[in-house]
Amino acid sequence: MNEYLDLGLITSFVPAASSFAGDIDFLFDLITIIVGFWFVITLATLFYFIIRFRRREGVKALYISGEKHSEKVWTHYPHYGVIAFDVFLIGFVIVVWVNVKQTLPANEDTIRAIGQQWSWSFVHTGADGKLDTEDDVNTVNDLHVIKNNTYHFELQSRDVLHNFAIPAFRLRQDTIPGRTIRGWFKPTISGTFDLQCAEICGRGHSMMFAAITVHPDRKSYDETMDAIRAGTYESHFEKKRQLGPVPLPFTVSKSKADSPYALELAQSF
Ligand SMILES: [Cu+2]
Repeated sequence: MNEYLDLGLITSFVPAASSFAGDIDFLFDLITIIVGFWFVITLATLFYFIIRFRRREGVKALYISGEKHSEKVWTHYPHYGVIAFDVFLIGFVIVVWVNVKQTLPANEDTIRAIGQQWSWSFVHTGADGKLDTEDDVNTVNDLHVIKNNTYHFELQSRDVLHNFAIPAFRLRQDTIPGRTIRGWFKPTISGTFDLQCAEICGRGHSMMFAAITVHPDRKSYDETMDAIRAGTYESHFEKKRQLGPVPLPFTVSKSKADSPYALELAQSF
């Protein structure tokens, strides 16, 4: 679908870095076009009537109650039009929903993401490609994947509802305490992208952001995993921190270190 249409509404701000990002953008574009169509028609009609039936000397305004059939059709016919466009739109929505949310394509690897107030923990499979084995690699706020590999994810929460969101992938999925939620993604562009919690999950919600690094190949990924195991890896966040004033948690850096809020937040870790 995505080859046919891209208005750049989203891609000019956030790259489309997963296999289904283009399909999600296509839906946004379609909605914009359909809503835009009605917007233009409605305003054009309104302004035409304003000018055509403007006040004139000696002409008395007519009171129209809208109860006659000939008057009601002005409401009914546009309404049928809106419904027809909605049905057209829902057809595409169902196709995308089934592909993205209800299908689990064969995968190369699996990752686990665990949300908690207020950080993300990640588990990467080791060389055996299986979770919960000796060679797993655990990280905090720092997820690593390989470009063009399909991943299954397992989402868990240690406390409240969170939402695992990677805007560049157009991916969002709730995490629910007591449940493991599965889904998939396939990164198509290498680089480091934002990964964040997209559901108000407490007062530290706004600092619950992390990074996902899409490695161009397995070699780069394996080197990073080895560095993490050896304790020599500088995560995206470590590098960011060294660049200047600590950016997180920004709510604390703005307040005094001994303010009640800062103390309460610090105690929660
Ligand atoms: Cu959260």
